Amino acid sequence: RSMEIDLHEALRNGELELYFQPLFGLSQNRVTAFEALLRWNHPTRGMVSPVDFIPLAEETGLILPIGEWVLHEACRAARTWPDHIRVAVNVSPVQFRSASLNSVILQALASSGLPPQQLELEVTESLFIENVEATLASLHSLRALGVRVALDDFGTGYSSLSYLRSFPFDKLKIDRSFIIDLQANNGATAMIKAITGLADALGIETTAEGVETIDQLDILRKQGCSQIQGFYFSRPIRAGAVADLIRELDYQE
Ligand code: G
Ligand code: G
Ligand code: MN
Ligand code: NA
Repeated sequence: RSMEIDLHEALRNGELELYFQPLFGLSQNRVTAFEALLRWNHPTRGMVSPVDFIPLAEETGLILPIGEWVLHEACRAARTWPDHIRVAVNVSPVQFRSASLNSVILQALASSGLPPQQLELEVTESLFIENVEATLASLHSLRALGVRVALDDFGTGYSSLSYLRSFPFDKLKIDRSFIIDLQANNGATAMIKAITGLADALGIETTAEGVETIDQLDILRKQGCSQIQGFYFSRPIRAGAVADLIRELDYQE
């Protein structure tokens, strides 16, 4: 059997599951959001990473029903969380360019009862390589729905900074590759300083991804990063474990 046929059935058979990883706000000293991260519990292959099936889903168009399921499931989960906690959902380029994205989002919000400002979409820089005009128009129409938009994996892709000025993202997610060298490397720290400085000047929040150590956290705090995401606080966890993690992280000393 091909992976494509399997993926077709995965949705129907309930083999897809969302895990959630917290984003911790440094000024609030609380959890500000969870990122929804898709997992596929394959009956024979075991746990399949999205890295291994999102590209196939994009090629086959299956990303549209899968992405719709993710949005519904993420909003439904977030509706049970405290009001100050958002849910962040990754939107792939094919999904972003589809004509139905806005109506899918509206449906997910309506059926869950989640307020739009509690939903954040994560998009990548690849959207700025071509069709920049169409990308900007779509981003504005998403913003008009009241949802927030974050630029994911910032710094790894298409390197023009001009789109940051033309479109006011709510958040930049600084790619893990900038965080890895942070402890000893002055160059890495200078990069973070430059990114947070630019974001601040444009009124954009920053989230550091892949934070694993307290030394990294301390540098990021000093450089004015808004939120921290990474194994230092928590790995992605199942929906059922979210309430306990909020209690643990929100009320720590
Ligand atoms: O948790 P992690 O290994 O699983 O995620 C790997 C990659 O898969 C990341 O680039 C992440 O953005 C992407 N990803 C995770 N969940 C989703 C999803 O629901 N939709 C899309 N399009 N990408 C996702
Ligand atoms: O591309 P995106 O940023 O959406 O993907 C997030 C990816 O980063 C997921 O695969 C997630 O599991 C992974 N991740 C999250 N926190 C950490 C971390 O602290 N260390 C490492 N190595 N990976 C992380
Ligand atoms: Mn992401
Ligand atoms: Na990322």
